[in-house]
Amino acid sequence: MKLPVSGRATVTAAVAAVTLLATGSIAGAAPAPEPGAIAAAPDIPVANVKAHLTQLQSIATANGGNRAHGRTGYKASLDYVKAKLDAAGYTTTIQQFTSSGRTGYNLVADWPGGDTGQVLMAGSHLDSVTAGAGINDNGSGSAAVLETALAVSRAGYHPTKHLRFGWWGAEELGMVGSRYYVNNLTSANRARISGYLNFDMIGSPNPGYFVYDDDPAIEKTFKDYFTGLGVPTEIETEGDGRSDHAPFKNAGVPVGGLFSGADYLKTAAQAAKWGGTAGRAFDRCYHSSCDTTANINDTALDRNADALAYAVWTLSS
Ligand code: DTR
Ligand code: CA
Ligand code: ZN
Ligand code: ZN
Repeated sequence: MKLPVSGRATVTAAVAAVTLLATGSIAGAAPAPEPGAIAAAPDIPVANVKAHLTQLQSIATANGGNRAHGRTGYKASLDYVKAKLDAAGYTTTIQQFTSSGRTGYNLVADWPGGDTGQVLMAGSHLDSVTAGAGINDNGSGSAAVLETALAVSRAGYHPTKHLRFGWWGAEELGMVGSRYYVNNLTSANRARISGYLNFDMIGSPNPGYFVYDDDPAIEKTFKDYFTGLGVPTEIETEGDGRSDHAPFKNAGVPVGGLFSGADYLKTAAQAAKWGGTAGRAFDRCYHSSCDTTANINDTALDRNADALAYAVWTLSS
């Protein structure tokens, strides 16, 4: 007998209730995660990350062609990121500093909740060089960190640790913003940071897949993710301390991160395992005016953004 829809719904609910009472779960429902299980990180839609890059490109175009420290394009970039985070329920703080006679800004976003005695941070520099829009360097990292923070909000994710995200100013002048942030932490607050994950150039057009070889647990987390994808990785060897993880590492904070390569040339062996073009730079628009939205490899951006989310979920649980 076919019940009217409402009647079927009532019966379904009754069956569900009986099932729940008898077994502790509703047939067909996802099994409740075991206590302490790691909630699964969501896929980060690369289209969303690219939409942020389009906004950053527009900002650069409307502000003299760049998003550099001390220029209007940088502050407009920061205002864009902040607005998204405020709307998503973050507690945002703008930190102001001066470098080379110009005003710079960091943006720090705290996700309410979690143990503030254990803070997991993820960050990226938001400034470009004066030569161009800086979409791979480092709109890519900034957009992926932003979209991961927005995914935390969409998921209503509330991990054991406290989550904090950072967008740094004046990295291109020598990690000025991130150093200012770390130097202005009390020693107690510095000790509360359980790890800092850095993302600087993660969408290079001729990409490599490099994992920072700093904190072993963080490195393993990233490597496990790429192993799961079947994508080989190499350790990042372009020189320690060439991005915003350096001030955190120098202060004793465990660090890690991902990198898709800059002006070094991809070898034949690397092209054999990753594809792309041997003998060509990973990013031949590095620090150039051609570092635009056309200077992005979508697959690398997608994989690195998903690895970022996986690490945030895994290391904050
Ligand atoms: N210094 C970064 C680019 C860069 C060069 N080597 C590395 C290694 C790891 C991360 C980033 C980089 C910049 O120009 O912003
Ligand atoms: Ca994805
Ligand atoms: Zn740079
Ligand atoms: Zn950079």
